[in-house]
Amino acid sequence: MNQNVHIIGAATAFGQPRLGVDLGPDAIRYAGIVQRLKELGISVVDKGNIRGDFDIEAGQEIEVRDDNLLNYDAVKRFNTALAGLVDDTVGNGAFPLILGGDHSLAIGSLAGMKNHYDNLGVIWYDAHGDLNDSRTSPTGNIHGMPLGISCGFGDQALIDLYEEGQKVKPENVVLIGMRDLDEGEKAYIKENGILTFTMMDIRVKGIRTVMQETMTYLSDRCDGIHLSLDVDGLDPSETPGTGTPVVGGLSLSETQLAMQMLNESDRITSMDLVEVNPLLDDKNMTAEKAVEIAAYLFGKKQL
Ligand code: HAR
Ligand code: MN
Ligand code: MN
Ligand code: MN
Repeated sequence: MNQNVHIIGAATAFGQPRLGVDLGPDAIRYAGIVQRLKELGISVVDKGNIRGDFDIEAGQEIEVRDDNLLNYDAVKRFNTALAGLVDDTVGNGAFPLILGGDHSLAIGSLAGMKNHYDNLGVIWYDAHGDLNDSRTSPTGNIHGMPLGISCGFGDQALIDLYEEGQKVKPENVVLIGMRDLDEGEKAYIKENGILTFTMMDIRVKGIRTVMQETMTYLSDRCDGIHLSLDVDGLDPSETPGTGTPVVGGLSLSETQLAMQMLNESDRITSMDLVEVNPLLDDKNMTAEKAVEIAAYLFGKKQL
């Protein structure tokens, strides 16, 4: 693992309708992310927040398009800026740790990573596939679309954001924790043969086997591996402070083991830690879990 981490606070809420997820990066800081990683011997630089409303004037109406891509311009502007920061971070030899913020931020983080990795692998640890486009989305919320967009599916300007074309090959993606997939997403997974571990698969095989199969699959084909971890991948009893909780998720201890195995693989190049919403939380426990998860990725051990 790269021992030089740059934290980027991606303070956006434009990918979904609930207030407060843009406060996620500060909630994770309040829970002690910088100190916890430093205690593990990691060099940490906090680059502060990029805000979703950074060029929206107070009182200006937020655009609602009729083509089922809500807050389209704001999402596009935000992610273009984020992609540049992530690109520069990797160019400077650091590990970008992107704190969210809603999951639409992965459009930007993956676009920035693409500039350095032609065969970027992506581990999508989430209850959701985030593989919709404007036609398949039941909501128009762009946080349900970033992985599809990054794979080259959906709105062309979002696909071409930062640099033209697809950022990630669907065959370089692994989905873990799936339990709330829309019909269009299921079809996309089947058409593209995306390696998918549903919660049912995890209950049958165990998280250890799932992570072994994930890394065996990605290791040979990928030059870097990005972990995009949505806290709703965990069970809402563990991480209640998130906008779209889904029962029947991963436990903290399963996630700790998964992170420990990723640490030992020494292949993870970058991470999104997203969908923490302190306004929906219970005493910031979701941000505290997020810190715990990051600590295991960076080498925390129980003994
Ligand atoms: N699939 C649903 C939609 O497209 C819900 C997406 C939910 N959200 C996230 N992303 N938190 O993982 O709207
Ligand atoms: Mn570059
Ligand atoms: Mn999710
Ligand atoms: Mn998600």
